[in-house]
Amino acid sequence: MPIQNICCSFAENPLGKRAGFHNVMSKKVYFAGSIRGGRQDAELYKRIIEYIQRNHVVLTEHVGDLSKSKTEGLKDRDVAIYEQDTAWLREADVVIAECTTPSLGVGYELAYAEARGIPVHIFYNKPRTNLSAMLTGDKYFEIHPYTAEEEIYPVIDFILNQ
Ligand code: 6K6
Repeated sequence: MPIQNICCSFAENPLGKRAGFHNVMSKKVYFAGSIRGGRQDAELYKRIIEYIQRNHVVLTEHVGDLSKSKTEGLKDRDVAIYEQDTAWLREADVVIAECTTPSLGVGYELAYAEARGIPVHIFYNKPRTNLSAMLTGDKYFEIHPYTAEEEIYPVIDFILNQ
């Protein structure tokens, strides 16, 4: 986990606060969310990604905003996507997945991360989703059911400040 010593002037501080010298434990986060499984939660993914980006690096920003994908027009696009995403998974300190909308790709990514010992945190909207037993039954995964979106952010703070 990289430790960045950052000395910010007022103008440089991305949070707009007069912070002076401080340590930031910045983590590389692989955020997983449905793409071909359905985009009904895309705005939620975007808000979660933007929240994480205040202090950490999100490797998969495109999950919240497909216009940020750099794979358009690539030959063998799906192969390029698979290779880039699995490389990012291997690089990640932690995987955070929003699993309310079921997605085969996200399920694959969770198993890929587990096989490599990367911590995995799964959020889902409990009233909306009956999450797969292959996730709820796997004790490796940290599962975070929520009812309202505001419940997500303090849990993310806790995960990323560990
Ligand atoms: C750009 C615009 C539309 O689609 C793209 C490129 N597609 C993808 N780019 C990057 N990662 C992808 C893409 N499709 C799936 N993934 C990965 O699988 C993401 O990391 C998601 O977490 C997950 C979604 O899987 P599906 O099965 O819902 O697509």
